[in-house]
Amino acid sequence: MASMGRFTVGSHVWVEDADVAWIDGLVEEVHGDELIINCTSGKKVTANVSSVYPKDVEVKRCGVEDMTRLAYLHEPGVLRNLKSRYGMNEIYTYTGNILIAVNPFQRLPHLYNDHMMEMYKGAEFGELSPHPFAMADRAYRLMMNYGTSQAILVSGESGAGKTESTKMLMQYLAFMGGKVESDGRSVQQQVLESNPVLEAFGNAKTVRNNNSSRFGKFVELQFDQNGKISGAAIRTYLLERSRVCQISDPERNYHCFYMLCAAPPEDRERYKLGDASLFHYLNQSNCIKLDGMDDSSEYIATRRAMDIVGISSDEQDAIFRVVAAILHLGNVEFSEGSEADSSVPKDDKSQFHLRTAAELFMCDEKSLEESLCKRVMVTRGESIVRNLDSRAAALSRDALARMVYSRLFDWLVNKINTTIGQDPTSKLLIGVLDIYGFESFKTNSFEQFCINLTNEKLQQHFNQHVFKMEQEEYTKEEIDWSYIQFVDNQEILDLIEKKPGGIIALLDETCMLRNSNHETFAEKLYQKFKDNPHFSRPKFSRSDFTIHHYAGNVTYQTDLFLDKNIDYAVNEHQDLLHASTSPFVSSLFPPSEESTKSNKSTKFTSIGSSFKQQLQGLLETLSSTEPHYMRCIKPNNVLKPAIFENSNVLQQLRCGGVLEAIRISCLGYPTRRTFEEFVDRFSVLRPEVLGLCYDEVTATNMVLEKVNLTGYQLGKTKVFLRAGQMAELDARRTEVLSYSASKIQRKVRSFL
Ligand code: AOV
Ligand code: MG
Repeated sequence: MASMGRFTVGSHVWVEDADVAWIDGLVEEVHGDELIINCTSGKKVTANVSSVYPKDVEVKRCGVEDMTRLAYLHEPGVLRNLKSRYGMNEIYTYTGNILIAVNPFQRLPHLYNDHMMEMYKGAEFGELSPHPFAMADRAYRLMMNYGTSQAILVSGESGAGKTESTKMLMQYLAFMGGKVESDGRSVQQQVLESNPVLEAFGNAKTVRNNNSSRFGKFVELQFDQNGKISGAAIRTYLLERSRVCQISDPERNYHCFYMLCAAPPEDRERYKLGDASLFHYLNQSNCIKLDGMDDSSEYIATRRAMDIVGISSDEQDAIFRVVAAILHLGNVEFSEGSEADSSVPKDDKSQFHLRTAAELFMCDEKSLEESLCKRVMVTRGESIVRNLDSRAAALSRDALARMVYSRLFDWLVNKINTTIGQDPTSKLLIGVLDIYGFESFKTNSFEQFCINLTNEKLQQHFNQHVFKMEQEEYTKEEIDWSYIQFVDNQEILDLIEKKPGGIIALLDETCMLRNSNHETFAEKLYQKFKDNPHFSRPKFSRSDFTIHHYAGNVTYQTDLFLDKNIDYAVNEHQDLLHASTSPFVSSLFPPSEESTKSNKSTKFTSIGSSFKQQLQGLLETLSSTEPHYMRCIKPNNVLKPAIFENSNVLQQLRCGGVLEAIRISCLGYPTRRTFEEFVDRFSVLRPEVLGLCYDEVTATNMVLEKVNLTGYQLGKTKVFLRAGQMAELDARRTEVLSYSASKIQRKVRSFL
């Protein structure tokens, strides 16, 4: 955003600051483009006008509920507004139709009770304080009144509050669309209880969030003609598989593992479990217990939620046997066998865990061992059995654990979808999307790449929508908007997902070639995209690459891209578990089409490509809905209440597209005032408009003519100002007021 406005001595301004992003002050001297500013912090700084913004002095302490009401729609104004509201526990604020939520990191139960839901029911949007209930209510009413499908998209970085917000939205929609069922298990209850089940298996403690969702989720609620929930579909995206086998201090594995280790004694005995700290997949990190979370009562609660969503007790038993089997599997270590480069379970302890894992999987112990320690190679129709060394056997073990867990998770999602049931006749839908926000870490791998692709796609969708909303407002007010340009990120999307020739396509190509590795992949990228403005090769790097995303530059390390992109169950694992005498385990590994073919070498499916397809499907669904956006903000990284870090928040407003939305509206007419408000504030510039009985439109026009502004437009009820014009008007106003003040002073002095 370019600076807007003209400054004179005495102007109130915001000036950029390295520590707190923006500080306020008063202009003391003006020398061309250089300003000398006396800051309220006591500092005196010299700044170029390009890094200075006008400050509105006429704001209330509690801020405004909608940012578009700010006199100056710019970074420091937006930031100050959010901050002062947060200080008063007003965690929700609108920017037009976007709802911004700043995580309070403390329970605010009065905000979410039944009474509040009653209040928001049917209230006009904007009439009550900003709230997720208001959003859900608006979506529900638009759906009922116009018969159009709706979507609420919740985004934000890890720990910002997406999942909590999603639950509130669903709570409200269940409240509006709930019906009483005779058997006590209503659809809306099942929909709500799917949350704790999925959280038990798909959430974990990370450094950013004690209850971090490690998958993306889109819940589609289906309604009948009377507005009652008649079905629901849950779609999940990209569960983080690596966590099953590898965690770093102080994070944890998926909650369900700890819950099961803290289960009542009879259950622990049944699944042959003991303390969580005994298991390699859990004790790689020192964090076993979680403050504020009691794993044993969570276990009971999860079982109860599983009952409600319709998972039978036999199925629950089978599920937890698999969870326990994975823990035992993780404790099998290998050492060198008698033949060269072969491996065997290391000792009695490993043998015990192997046996227990086999028992729990209900498969043959010897076959399990072989599937871990040997590989069958098929070359020219002949199969040769090859030994794996102890390192390769451990990798094989982890691959098995990850595959079983991800199949288990998919099974749960499917099961929930089947029991809740779909209403194929429903044309009334509300979707709620809870998906990972933009990520940029010290090291970024394939997961970040996929996550950021998601965000690029959603950003495009968002920009199109914001742009459309702007146009609609202009049309409604009957003003001309033909020269406002739409800018989007299609070029970045092409770079990533164009077929052929995009990064994903090149990755798949590399994965299918023999003798290729991440360096040959990177080399391909460097050659292909050397002139692409959205791509660069970091200096001195042999295999990293940088994408210039809309939210900033991210450098990716390609080391694991190939491994992580390849998705297949090793044949030995597939055959082993398919043969399990547990129907549940066997059903997780149905015979694949590939394994029935004679040629077993073409079993590669690309995670990148299938994710891209999933995303495409999601976007298609979204484009047939009317979207509503909610942006969650994490005000600090210590996860504590009442701490609001400016630069941190700004970065998130940038990534969440809030500043982009503001930028788009700045291309048009960011400042709108009703004629009445305008005349109130600026009649001093042409006092005669007050004297005679001009109507407000004429008065507004007269004031604007007097100050020689052009390009503004007069709508039906409001005046629309271009970026910077409000500042120009305020500067004039300051001049006039201080001139009359000094005139009065002079008069007073001449009297003395
Ligand atoms: P996330 O979904 O955005 O992160 P969560 O919704 O899990 O974040 O929120 C993180 C934590 O912040 C919660 O466990 C609560 O303690 C707290 N919190 C969030 N919103 C509220 C609220 N409205 N009121 C009270 N506490 C809240 V991740 O899933 O990590 O991206 O992958
Ligand atoms: Mg979450």
